[in-house]
Amino acid sequence: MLVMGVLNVTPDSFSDGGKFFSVEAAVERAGQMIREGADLLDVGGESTRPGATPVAADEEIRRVVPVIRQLAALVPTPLSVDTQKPEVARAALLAGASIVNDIAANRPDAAMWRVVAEFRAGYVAMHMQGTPQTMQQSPAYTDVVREVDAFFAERLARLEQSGVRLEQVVLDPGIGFGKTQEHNLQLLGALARFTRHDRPLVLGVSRKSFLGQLTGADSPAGRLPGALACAALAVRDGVQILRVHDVRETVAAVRVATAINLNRPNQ
Ligand code: PT1
Repeated sequence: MLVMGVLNVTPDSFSDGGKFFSVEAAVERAGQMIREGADLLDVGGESTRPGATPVAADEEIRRVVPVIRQLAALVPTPLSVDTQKPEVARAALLAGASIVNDIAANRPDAAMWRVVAEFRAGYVAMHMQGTPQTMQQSPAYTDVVREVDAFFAERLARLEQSGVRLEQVVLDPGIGFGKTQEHNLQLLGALARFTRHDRPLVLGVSRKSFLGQLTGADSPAGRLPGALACAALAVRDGVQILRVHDVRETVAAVRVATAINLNRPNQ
C-alpha cells in the first residue's frame, strides 16, 4: 500500500498569518508528511468537497505551481496535481508533477487525456456523478457498484483511444462524489471487485462525512478512527494507494493490516 498525503494549497489552508497563502508553510507541511511516511503527495488548489466554489484556472495555477516547483526540486517524492482543468494539469506537469489526479474523469471531452498522454503522466481516473457543486443533491444509481465498474471499463477504453497507455492509469471509485451514504458503503464493500480491471486502485475516505454519519464524529479530526478502519479493509481488498490527511496514523494502520494480510492462507 502506498500512502498519498493530501496537500491543500488554498488560502484557508496555509495562511502566513495574514490573508496570503504561504508557499513556505505548504512546503513545510509536505516535509512533515514525507517524514511521516507519505509515498506520494497530492497537491490541490481547488476544493472539490460537496458544494465548494470553483476556482479560475489562472488562480489555481498561481496556487499549485510554486509549491510543486519547490517540492520537485527538494524531494524525490512523486507529486500529483489534484485538478479538473487540463491547463492546470499542464502547468503542474511542467513544474515537476508526474501524476494528474482527476476527479472529473467523467467529463465528455479528451483535452485532459491529451495532456496526460503528451507528458506520459500517471493518471487517477476517479468516478463522480455530476459536479462538486450539485453532486450531493440527489445521487441516483440502479446499482452503484455495477455502474462504477462499467465506468472504469469504458474510461480505460477511451483513455487508450486518446493515447494514454493503460499502465499510466489508476482507478478510484470517488467516495463522497455523487453518492449517498448507502452508495458509499456499497462501493467500500465491493472494492475487491474493481481489481478485475488489472489497474491499481486509489481510495480517498479521509475525513469524509460518511464516516461522521456512522460514528457521530462531526469534526474532520474525529473521523480518523473510521478512516483507519477503511484503510485496514482497503489493504485486505487489494487497494494500492490511499489518499489521506493523517499520514502517520495511516502508515501505522496499514503496517498492521499488511502484516496480517501477508499471512492469509491461499484460498
Ligand atoms: C478522492 C478525493 C480526491 N477526495 C481522489 N481525489 C477529495 N482521487 C479530493 C465529504 O463527503 O476520494 N479521490 N480529491 C475530497 N473530496 C471530498 C468529497 C471531501 C466528499 C469530503 C467529502 O465530506
